[in-house]
Order: sequence, then C-alpha cells, then structure tokens
Amino acid sequence: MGSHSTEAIRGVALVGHTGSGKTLLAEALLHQAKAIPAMGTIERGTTCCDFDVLEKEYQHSLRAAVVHFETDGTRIHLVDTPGAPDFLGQSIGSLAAVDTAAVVINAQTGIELITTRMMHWAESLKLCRMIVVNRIDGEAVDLPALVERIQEAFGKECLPINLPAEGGARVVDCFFNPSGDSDFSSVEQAHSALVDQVVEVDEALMAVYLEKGEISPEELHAPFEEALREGHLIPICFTSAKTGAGVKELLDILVKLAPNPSEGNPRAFLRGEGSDAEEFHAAPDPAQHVIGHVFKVAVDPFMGKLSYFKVHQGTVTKDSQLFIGDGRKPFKVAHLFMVKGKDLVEVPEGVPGDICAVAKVDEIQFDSVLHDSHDEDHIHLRPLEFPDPIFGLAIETTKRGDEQRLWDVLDKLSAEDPCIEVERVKSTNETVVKGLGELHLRTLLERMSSQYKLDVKTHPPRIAYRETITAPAEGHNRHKKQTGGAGQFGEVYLRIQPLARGAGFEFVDEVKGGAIPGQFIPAVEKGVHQVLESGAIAGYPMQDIRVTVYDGKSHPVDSKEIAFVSAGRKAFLEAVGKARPIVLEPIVNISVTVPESAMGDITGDLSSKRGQITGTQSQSGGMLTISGHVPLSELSTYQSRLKSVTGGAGSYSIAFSHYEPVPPNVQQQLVGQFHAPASED
Ligand SMILES: Nc1nc2c(ncn2[C@@H]2O[C@H](COP(=O)(O)OP(=O)(O)OP(=O)(O)O)[C@@H](O)[C@H]2O)c(=O)[nH]1
Ligand SMILES: [Mg+2]
Repeated sequence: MGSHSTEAIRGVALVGHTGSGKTLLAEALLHQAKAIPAMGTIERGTTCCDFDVLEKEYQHSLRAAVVHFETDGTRIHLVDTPGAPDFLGQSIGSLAAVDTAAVVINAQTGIELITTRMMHWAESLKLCRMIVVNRIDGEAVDLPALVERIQEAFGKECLPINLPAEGGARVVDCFFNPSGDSDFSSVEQAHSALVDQVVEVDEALMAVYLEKGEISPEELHAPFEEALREGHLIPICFTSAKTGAGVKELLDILVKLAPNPSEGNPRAFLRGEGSDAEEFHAAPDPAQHVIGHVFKVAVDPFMGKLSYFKVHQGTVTKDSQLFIGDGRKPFKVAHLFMVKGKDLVEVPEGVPGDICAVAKVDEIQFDSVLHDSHDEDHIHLRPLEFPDPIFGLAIETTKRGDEQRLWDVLDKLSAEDPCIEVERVKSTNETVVKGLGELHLRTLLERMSSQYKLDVKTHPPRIAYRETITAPAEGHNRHKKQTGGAGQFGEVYLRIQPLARGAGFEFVDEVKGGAIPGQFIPAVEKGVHQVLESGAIAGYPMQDIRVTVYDGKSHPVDSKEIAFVSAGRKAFLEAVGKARPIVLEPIVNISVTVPESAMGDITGDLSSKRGQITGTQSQSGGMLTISGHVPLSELSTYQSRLKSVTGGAGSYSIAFSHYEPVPPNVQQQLVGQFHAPASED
C-alpha cells in the first residue's frame, strides 16, 4: 500500500436504521473499487463487515467494522456501523473517527427512528452529512415522496445529487454532467437547485453565477466543501447495494466531493480538566506531534486486544513511541495496521485522516488519546453523548469460585462497548450489568459463554428500596449479661426524628455528665448503623433520620463496647418500631419518544403504572417526546411493552429522580417477605 497525503484520504461512516443495507452497501463499494473479488451476502454471512460469529447468526451488525480500500488514487476508510438501537454505542463512537456521516435510508421504509437520531448526532458533532437512499430496486418505492419527507424532516438543504432512472436500474448524475432523464423531477432542475444552494455560501461566486448563469464543477469545489461543513448542503444520492445501481456514482461522490480530513470540521479536543479545560482542534498536519484517538477496542481471540484509532495529527510509524493519555511510559508501535473487516494489513505509516490499529496493548482503553509528546498530556476528545444503559440484569456465576473471572470478563466486555455498565450494588448485594436493551445483554451473555466459556445465570435486579420513619419517637435499651466472671453492661436512651427526603443520616450526642462515657458513644453509633444498613422492617437501608442519644448508664467494670453496640441497636430498633416506619421506592424521570399516533397509548400506560406526565414536546419526523416520572419498579418490562405498542419505533431513557413512599399494599408485601436476622444476643 503506497503512502498517501491527507488530501487523498476520506473517512466515511455508514450509519442509519437497521436493515437499510449499510453492510451490503459497504460490500458493494469494496467490490466496485475492486478491493474484493466478489460480493458476499448477508444471508450467507460472507460480507467483509459482518465477520463476527454472532453477526452471521443474527444477520445484523453488532459492532462497528472498519474497511479501507483505494480507488482513483484515494484511500477510503469506511466504518460500517450497527443500526439496531441496542448497539448504538459503537455507532456513535465511530462518528468521532470520520469526516462524513453517510446516513443510509431504506427506500422502502423511509425515515426511521435511527435515521433521525443519527442525523442529529452527526449534526451535533459537526460532521459533513450525506443521505444515501438505498434499496431503490425494491417494489412499490415512492422516491419523490421520500425526498419530500426527507426535506420536511431535515430541511431544504437536503438536495438530490443524482436521481434514479429507468425504474431504479441506474442513476443519473445531477452535479458533474447533468443530462438525461430521471424517474422523477428534471435533472436540470435538480442541478440548478444544487448550484443555487452551494453558491449561497460564497457571495463573489454568487455574483459570477448570476451574471454568467453557469459555473464549472471545479469552481464549485471549495464552496461545496464549505456548504457541507456548515450543514448548508446535505446531498442525497440513490443506490441499490443489491443490483449495484448508483454504487459507482456514490464512490465517485466520495472521491470527488466528500471532504478530505483537512476540509471537514475537525473534532473538538479538550486540554486540561473540568471547567478549566480549553477546547482546541488538532491540525491535520503530518509534520506535527502525533494525536490519535481510540474510537473502538475489541478483543480478538487470536490477536488479543485490538485498538482502532484515527490519526488526527502527525504521522504514526512502526517506530513511534506513543503515550496513552496521561501515562508516563510510552509503548512502541512495532506493528501498525490498517483494517479490512477481520483482516489486518501491516502498513509503514498512518497520516492525519487514516484509521489504524495496534494489537496487544492492554493499557489502551476506548476513548484513550495516543500521542508522542508530554505536551499533549491532559487532552481528551470532547465527550460524546451516549444513550444511558437502562436495561439491567443481575448476574451471577453458576460455579462457585468463578466470581473473580466473572469480573475480569465483564471488564473486558464492557471495555468494548461504551453503553455497557457493570455495577456492584451494595444495597442489594448484586452484580448488575446494564445495557441498552434485552438483545444487547443477550449478545453479551452469548459472548461470555462462547468466547470466555463462562456460565452464568441472570435475573431482574432487585429494586433498591429504602426505609425511613415518619414520626419522632423514643427508644431505650438496657443490655445486661452475666456469664461467669466479667459481665456486660450498657444502657441507652435515644430519640429519633424524620429528616427531609434525601438528607441522609445524622447522629447527635447530647449525653450529659458522662452518663455514657465518651469512649462508648461510637459504640452506640455503631449499633445504630447496623440497623441503618440492614433495615428494620423490610431489609432495606434506612435514610433521612436523626438519632439523638441523650442518656444512659454505665458500669465501672462491666461496661464494654459490645454492650453499648447492642444497647444502641436495640434502642434504635425500638424507636423505629414506634416512629411509623415506611418503605420508600426510587422514582425515575422518564422521557419516551414515540410516533405522535402512539401518544394516547403511552400516556395511558404510564398513568396505569402510577406514573405522572409532566410534559410533551414535538420532535422532527412526526415524533413526540413525553416526559414524566414513574416508580422504577413499574418499568421492569417496559422495553418490550414499548416495542409492542410502537412496533419498535419508540425509545425511552430514565434517570434517577428521588424516593417516595410505596403504596400500603406494596409495603405490606415487602414487610411480609422480610425475615429479620435472628439477634445474636
Ligand atoms: N433488495 C435489496 N436488498 C438489500 C439492499 N441492501 C441491502 N439489502 C438487504 O437488506 C438486508 C439488510 O441488509 P444489511 O446490509 O445487513 O443492513 P444493515 O443496514 O447493515 O443492518 P444492521 O447491520 O442491522 O444495521 C439484507 O437482507 C440485505 O441483503 C438493496 O439495495 N436492495
Ligand atoms: Mg449491518
């Protein structure tokens, strides 16, 4: 592979709803560029990008795949991303590695949930965007209507750059050589709409255009790039990955019009930490220090850890010594690769715009910055916004002794996916894995068993209930034990009162005249804490309580720590029993985005789940976001419920809001299930 200048590199991510044909389109582009001898198919599991065993089985992309190829003296790095909502972590992560987001739309199903979300994500990252309407060979597709809907949803700056002809068997170019007939609006009209839009970014050119009435494609190049950069133009092109219609033209557009890394908007980095951090942009200059950003890590069964990074600045070679983030010790690259699906091709260097990989460097993490000078310590990519992992499963090993391995494997798997979180929940004593949906976690479990041979069982996580009191009360206990020689003696009087929700716990010592000697006060507090942690009525931690110890008695010989711990615990338990204790449950803020037509069903359903609606907001593309709060315990099957109500078009996110008392029947049930631990004295 020859070396390339940055100007001859393109970085493009294929993003969009599942089933729009991104993976097959990548295959068609590779074939068109003669990078593969024949096209594979999704059905036979022979594509370059869906190479993983599970991807072949599911016939869907589950991870981002990178391929590179050369055509017309240009090197194209293409990232094929998963479109299923459960696997968006890697898709969003991939946006950091490219200059162009090609949002692929299925001509038959039109604008879908992930189409809209990807258009917005790409816009917020200031990527140049283009829309590829794929599957135009399908039956009964109404492309003129689809173009109208695209313009309604994403603006008039979405303009066809080519148009389907002969019933979708081929496409005609509307930019370079606008001539011939298309299946719908006139090619000339499409051409002038494009030129009108492009010249709007350049007043001088606009004047020339108005005077001469025509402008050459060469003169349009710079303003075209500017229009793309500013989001003033979003070209629409048409393809069939299956028949090959429009594929050559798409490749041409990528070579001739997609921005090279110095023409796109550079990704924003931050130097420094917290609010002092300063934003800066890497310079796509091969002569400067290296700045690379890791947008994907994967554990390959043969190669070990593979880290994929985009070179944003400088030149990486096999001799480069690179630092990882703020780490002091550099690693030597030794083998530098470019990626083609599952194959790695060793290359001598990577320049700005290249996507490269290094193997077996365990310290590299997703989102690490690689650089070759301590001047570049403390820099990070401006954080990307990922959807919150809200679907949790408690997970445990089936074999005793496997616990540490479970943690190691979870560590590895969560490192590959920014939308997997692993949490040790102390209050429920569970290891909870959280992801974006049921399918997301199912594939994680399958990898655990196939790749790591670890057997686990799962169940829905317990809800983190809390206990508190609603009235002030007093408690007293005298602990007295005489066993043979030395005895145990301690006596405690205390008061408890409820605090504001969320205030936590306060312990006040008001003992006068040494009725309880100072050294035993911590023992009393310890006894109280034992109850706070294990709960008094239903087995959940207690909160929002003030405990004031105000009197007691001690014995010069028999008073011991253990006696005051016990007396403190029992006095507190007695007081709680009189203080009208209740169980609290977590309430979450929820926002549900659904097609407008589903609004009634969704609000009705949330109300039946003890939820409260606080607002609704219209979104583009006929979608609506409904906000409110609802008890977390009511949402255990919400994902599948939402899927069935909206046919898969709905999505939701939740975030903890506050605690509220559970209804009396739930309290009764929780208290009934609780077996208080037997007291040991
Ligand atoms: N008729 C027709 N079928 C297509 C075309 N492109 C893709 N397909 C088929 O559509 C299905 C989905 O294609 P994929 O390439 O896997 O779609 P994807 O966008 O990668 O889907 P995810 O990986 O789930 O996000 C497969 O059965 C493809 O063979 C096309 O242009 N025409
Ligand atoms: Mg795919």
